[in-house]
Order: sequence, then C-alpha cells, then structure tokens
Amino acid sequence: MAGETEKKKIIFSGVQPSGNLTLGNYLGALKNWSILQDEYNCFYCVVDMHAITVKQEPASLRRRTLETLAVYIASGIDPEKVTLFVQSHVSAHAELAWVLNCSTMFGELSRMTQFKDKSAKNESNINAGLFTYPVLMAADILLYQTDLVPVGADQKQHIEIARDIAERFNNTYSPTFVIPEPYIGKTGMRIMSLTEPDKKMSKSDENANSYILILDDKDTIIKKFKRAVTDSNTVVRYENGGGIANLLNIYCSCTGKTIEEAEKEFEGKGYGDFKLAVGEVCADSLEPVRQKFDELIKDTAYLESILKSGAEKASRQAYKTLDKVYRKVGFYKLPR
Ligand code: ATP
Ligand code: LTN
Repeated sequence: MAGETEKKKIIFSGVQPSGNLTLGNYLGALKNWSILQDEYNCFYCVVDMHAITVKQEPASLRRRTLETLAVYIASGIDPEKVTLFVQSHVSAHAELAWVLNCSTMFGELSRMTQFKDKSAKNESNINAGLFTYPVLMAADILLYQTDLVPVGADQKQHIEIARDIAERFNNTYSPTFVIPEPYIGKTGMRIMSLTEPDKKMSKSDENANSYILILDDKDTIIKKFKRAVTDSNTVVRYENGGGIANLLNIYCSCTGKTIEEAEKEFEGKGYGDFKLAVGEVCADSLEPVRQKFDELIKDTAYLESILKSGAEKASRQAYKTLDKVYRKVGFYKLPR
C-alpha cells in the first residue's frame, strides 16, 4: 500500500487567511479539494505569507489561520488522507521564492491581472510582495513536484506563469520541476459578487452583501440572496447573463443539476421564487460545514497537532526539492 501512495499524482492548493471564507472559495476550490483527496497525494496549505501582501491585523491573521484550517476540515477534507499545513511553517517556500524571483521577468509580472486589480484597490500599499505574489505561488506549487492545482478560474493566469517559470528553470539548469496543470471545475469555477455580478465574489470585498460566507446562518444567506442584483427581465434563463446566470450557477453547483434542468424547473416562476430556492439549497449545503466548524474550532490542541505533523510532512518533500535547486544554481554546500 505504501508503494501505491508514492505513485499517486500530487496536488497542491491553498487559500489565503485574508478574511472569512466565501461560497466562492467553497464552490471554486474546497469542494473540488475534497473530491480529489482519495485519488491524489494532496498538500493543502493556509497561505498566510500571501495574505500579508494586503494589510492584515496581526491578531486577526493569527485567528483566521486556525479558522481557515477548521473550514478545510469541516468542508470534508480529511487530515488522515491529506497533508494540511501553514505556509510560514515551511521556510522552504520563502527560500525557493527568492531563487525563482531571479528567473522571473519584470515584464511578465506586470501583466498579471490580479496585481492590476489589487493595486487599484490598495493604492496606498502597492508593495513589492503584491507584485511578486505569483513567484511565491510558483514556489508553493513547484516545491512539491505538483501535477495538478485545483483553483477557481481567477487563478489560471498564476498557474500559467508558474509553468513558464518552471520551464525556464528546467531549460537553464536541467529538468528539476514537474510542470503543473490547473484543475478548474465545471460549475463553481467563477462565482460572482451578489451586488456587482461583473466582479468575482471575494472575501475581502467591503460590502458584506456581495458575498455569502461559508459560516453564514440560513437567515443571513436567504436575506443576501433576496437582495442579490438580477436584471430587468423576469424569466430564469442563463442567457440573460449577469446576476441570473450567477445564481443559476450557484444553484447548479449546490444541487448537481444542469443549467437546462434548472431553467426547466423555474419555468413560469418569478425571480422571487428562484432566489428563495437558491438561498435554500445554498444554506442546506453549507449547514453541515458550519456545524462541523463550530465543533472543531473549540479544539485548538487537535488543530495544532494537525498543523504540526503537516509541517513535518510538507518540509520533508519541500527540502528535497530545495536542496536540488540550491545545488543546480551553484550555491556552495558545506560537507556534513
Ligand atoms: P481575496 O479576496 O483575499 O483576494 P479570495 O476570496 O479571492 O481572496 P483566495 O484566497 O485568493 O480567495 O482564493 C482561494 C481559492 O478560492 C482559489 O482557488 C480561488 O480561485 C478560489 N476562489 C476565490 N474566489 C472565487 C470565486 N468567486 N469563484 C470561484 N473560485 C474562487
Ligand atoms: N493565489 C491563490 C492562493 C494560493 C495558491 C497557491 C493556490 C497561493 N499559493 C498555490 C494554488 C496553489 C489565490 O487563490 N489567490
């Protein structure tokens, strides 16, 4: 059996503890993470070093790091099957990021849309970390010789640059890194804001009505969907686009139904009925997660024990790759 585990393909992914996790994080990332955990050797990380590219209150960051881990587990990710850890606990991430910074071009980083969006939103804090964010993300992925990276559609460009960086390094030195592929689910890949349906739902949005939190209670969820922006049509059709297409996507991601099935179900019904139904199925999918979270978050010792063994397991793999990289770039190694 041990041999079999070694042969499994490798998955790496992470979420920033930069706010409370949203329905977008759940449908775009976490749900797929738990589906993939049986077939792959998975590393799921709480990427706290990425989170500080935007100003964080230290006490909240500390609290949210543990909460994010608890949400992972509450969403069905099994700590017995996967490696769960915090990015800053494995210093190889920062070390590899430095080396990769020196194989990454200013021009290619300047094209990243997340950098453009985030610097427009944080004009007073356009720091170098925000700019080199994709390099640290490439280090996260490449350290584990990752085959597959399950993310929402917004992260596709970052996976592409990670591939470019890996290929460049492999060509300059010699084959070192596996070239990773993105894994983007069919529905749920891009959940949009409920108040501005042309923007993605994001946990750091200032408007709390724009997102559903994984830990929101049923009343709050139903209220937020009631207020969701739709359009001036009255029929529930995907082709109307905007808010309605987003709500249909959410409905289908939560129920497993196809868009056509959902459209048929709501034929002859108004937006009011439809929004209520979306609220109901969404609340029903999130309720077990919330209950499990409430139990887990009380048990700090348990959560810390997972992070401790996770960091040990992750470090073993990460330092293997980092050693190779240091040797290839010509860093002098002292005899042991
Ligand atoms: P922030 O607002 O702090 O930038 P975020 O909510 O966008 O954060 P991340 O931590 O950057 O979340 O993303 C974690 C994972 O969740 C990524 O795989 C990302 O693609 C996915 N994700 C985030 N928002 C959405 C969304 N609206 N729809 C689908 N997937 C999403
Ligand atoms: N940038 C990602 C979070 C992230 C990540 C990763 C995702 C950091 N490192 C490695 C996948 C693999 C985001 O979702 N904003």
